[in-house]
Amino acid sequence: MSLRTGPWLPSTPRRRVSSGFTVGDMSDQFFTTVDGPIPYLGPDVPEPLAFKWYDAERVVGDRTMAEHLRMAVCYWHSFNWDGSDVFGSGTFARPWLDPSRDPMEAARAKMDVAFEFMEKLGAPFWCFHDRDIAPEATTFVESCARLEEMAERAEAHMSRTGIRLLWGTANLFSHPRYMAGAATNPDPEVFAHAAAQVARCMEVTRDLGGANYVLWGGREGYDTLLNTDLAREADQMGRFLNMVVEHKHDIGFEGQILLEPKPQEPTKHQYDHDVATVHAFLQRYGLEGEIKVNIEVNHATLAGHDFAHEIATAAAVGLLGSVDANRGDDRLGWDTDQFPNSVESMSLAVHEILAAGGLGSGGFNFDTKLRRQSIDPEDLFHAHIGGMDTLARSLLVAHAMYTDGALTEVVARRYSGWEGELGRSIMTGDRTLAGLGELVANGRIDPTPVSGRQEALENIVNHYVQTVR
Ligand code: XUL
Ligand code: CO
Repeated sequence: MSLRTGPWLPSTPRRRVSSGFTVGDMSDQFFTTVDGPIPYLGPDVPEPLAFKWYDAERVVGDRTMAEHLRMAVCYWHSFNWDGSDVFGSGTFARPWLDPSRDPMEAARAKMDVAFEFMEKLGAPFWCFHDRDIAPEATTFVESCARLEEMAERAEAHMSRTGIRLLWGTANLFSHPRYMAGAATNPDPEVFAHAAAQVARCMEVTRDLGGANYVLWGGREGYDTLLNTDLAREADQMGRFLNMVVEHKHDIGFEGQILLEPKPQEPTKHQYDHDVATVHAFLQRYGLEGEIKVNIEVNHATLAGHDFAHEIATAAAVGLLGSVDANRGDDRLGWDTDQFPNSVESMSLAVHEILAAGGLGSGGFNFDTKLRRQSIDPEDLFHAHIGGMDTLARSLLVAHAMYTDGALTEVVARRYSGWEGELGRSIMTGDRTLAGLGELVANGRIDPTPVSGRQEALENIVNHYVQTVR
């Protein structure tokens, strides 16, 4: 039996590491098997290193695909992670992560490789944590100087390539000082350290023209209630975020501040559990109107929600900010951060986004990582191409459903009674329980059950998923 060959399958074994790459020499390329930019060739051309659906300049409604999706590559999983997990060491060859290298020399090489990748991919945006781009030094002042140097290097790459910053964020979870939280730490000195770090990172994000600034409270929660003053920690978090907002205005940062909900991991319980929890928190601490949410697909599913539910909840209360696009695994209860590949589920979320008027200054950040057996440098391209095509096709499906009113008109009809005399008078407060009771008792109200048509609607969604091009 002969193996099937063709453009979808590599005909020759790939090199494990691209040859000739040395840390410290900017002229070297790491992704030597890919020329870039990745072209759009359409759905009928079986070329693996080409987009089938993402056609950046294609106009969909009032915007191009690129403008709708504002897709970003994340620095941390793609360039800062070596494929290690809790049971085993790194599987990827990433020379800039070699601990025997000078840390700043390695950081410079890493950044050059990151921009080589993003430029070849044709990604319009990127995202980073402060410690992804500049390793922490022994003093805070030196860490700031390193961040400054790396931000200047990023700025040079950004003006050379036209790649923009979707958001920056501070890593307030890796260093041991943050093991019991950052803003919610029992020790105010840790709070102060986190404040200093966030202030600096916001300034760097502003200087790089960041469209947003994100706060993910990875350790803002608890491992056990036995040692935790939950009420006090909520107040600390509220105070911290008010200081963040104050600083934003003080430094003239015009981007949007975003909180990223997640229910757990690494903590047993994380305070920013889901969108509804964050909404209540923002109201309680007077932060509404200042902070929105960055919704991550796999965080939504860990919280027991569909991603589309979290989008719809945020849109309903005016909190929709940005998206971390990825997916989990139905049978694994942790944050697997896989690349999105289901058009069906993603198009329902994009439909909610279109109905809400789009993401504004937000976008779709690939907070995604390769599987640790995907060890070829080229795998990073296949992963992002698949994710970008999934989002692009989801946009086409969602846009067609939305402009046809395929779902929205059904929903509007379903609630049309609320536009009538009875519905309006209930909502304006002109009716009482007793008054309604009288109407019912007089036989003037006799509701007729109406089909919810779920299966018919599911068929409509499938029709769009299968036919839209
Ligand atoms: C962790 C996560 C983070 C944030 C940024 O689950 O999603 O990468 O997006 O800190
Ligand atoms: Co995320």
